[in-house]
Amino acid sequence: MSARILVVDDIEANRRLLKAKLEAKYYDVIVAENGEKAITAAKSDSPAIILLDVMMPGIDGYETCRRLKADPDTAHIPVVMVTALSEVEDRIKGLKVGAEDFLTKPVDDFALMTRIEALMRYNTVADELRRREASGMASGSLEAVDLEDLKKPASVLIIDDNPRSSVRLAKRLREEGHTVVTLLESGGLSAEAGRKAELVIVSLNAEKFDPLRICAHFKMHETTRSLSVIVVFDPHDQAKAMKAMELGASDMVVTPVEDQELLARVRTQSRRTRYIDILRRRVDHGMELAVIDQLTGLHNRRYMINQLDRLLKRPSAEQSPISVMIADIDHFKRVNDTYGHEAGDNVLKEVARRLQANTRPTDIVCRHGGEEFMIIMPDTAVEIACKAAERIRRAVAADAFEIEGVPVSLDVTLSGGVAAYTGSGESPLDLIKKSDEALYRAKSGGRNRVESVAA
Ligand code: GH3
Ligand code: MG
Ligand code: MG
Repeated sequence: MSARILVVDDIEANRRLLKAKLEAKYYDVIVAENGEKAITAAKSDSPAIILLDVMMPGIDGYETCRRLKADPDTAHIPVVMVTALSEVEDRIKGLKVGAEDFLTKPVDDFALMTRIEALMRYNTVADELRRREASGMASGSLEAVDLEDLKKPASVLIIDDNPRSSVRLAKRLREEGHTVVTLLESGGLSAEAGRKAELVIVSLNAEKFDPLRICAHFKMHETTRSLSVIVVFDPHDQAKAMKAMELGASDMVVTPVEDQELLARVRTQSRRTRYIDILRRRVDHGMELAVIDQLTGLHNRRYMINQLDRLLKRPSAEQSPISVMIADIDHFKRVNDTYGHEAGDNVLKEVARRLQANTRPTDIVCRHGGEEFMIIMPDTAVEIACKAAERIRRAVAADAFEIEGVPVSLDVTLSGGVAAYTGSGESPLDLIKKSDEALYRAKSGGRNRVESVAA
């Protein structure tokens, strides 16, 4: 489905003109003739972008924008204020009420389409975040998007070899509270400068370097990929600006740079960078949730099976031994029965801590389930693994557990079963089964001991 755009103008001819231009590019266009109707349409028809005329009878464009931005149902929809070029004061007002961008009447085709495209790109990121929030990804421990955070000033890097224009840009942005570094100040292009910035402004007029190459460079590298890039171009350089967009720039500003336009785009694009960062953090966190056991912080069973599978399929698996140990707490049920489930949980945490502290960094310590743990020992022969298992058993049994809420020191022990991969096409489950057999022998042999199945 094509994206829907809401055109708001009190003059019929203006609405018709914009509608025709946008429909020619296959946008789905709806119209409103005044501010009240625009607000109603924004709520009921959820447009992707709103083009908003300033001068209208009744509530004007600013008041309409202010109301749209104050309503959580419509605050996220980018608003483009359509103003006359002479109305500098008006644009300042537009910025204050939260407009994302400006267009000048009479509306030029190129400017119109580039505005729409830049905001569509911005929407792609913002929508993704909202979808996840709505689907409950954000519930529980995941932090909600802090709107105040999004409003904070941006950190901007200006890449322009012309001292005059870059100083002017920097000055203007600093007046608005943004943190700015120019290429000249940073003493040349360094990866460091890019890493710190949220937003990069690249002049396509630069001659000392190829600005298009720089746009491509930012998008190619993992650390700078999420940066938003705004290119500054001369009116006769439209093709170059389009090329920059193809290479991944997120927006453009034509010279002579109009201050309010620039400020609006800096605000919108730095917000885009922040949305991407939030999304990325969420994804990282989501992956972590999927492989980490929440009680102990150890890897969970799913991760354990994946890692075993990966290790067993290594080309070198036939030559280098892999051993595993299953550790099961002895008579753990008694802890729960006597001191309660919470005390039991705390015992599990302390056992997990001792397992971690007494294994090598290359070992993978997992909570297999309940009161059972598994330690995967890559490149470890079974005799060595038995020694390690014995050390782990002792580390648990040696010192009594002091558990919060439990009036006495608890003697906790575990039994262990060790098995090694024999290199004959065994699966992770085969290996687990073998170590389970050894564990069974340790239990029936009196507990607090380690048994093994030799290769
Ligand atoms: P054995 O020496 O034969 O292993 O005896 P056991 O009591 O340790 O073994 P059993 O399998 O009979 O009982 C395990 C207990 O572990 C029962 C279950 O309630 C408890 N348990 C499993 N997961 C958790 C957990 O996450 N927290 C707590 N507190 N208890 C758990
Ligand atoms: Mg047990
Ligand atoms: Mg058990």
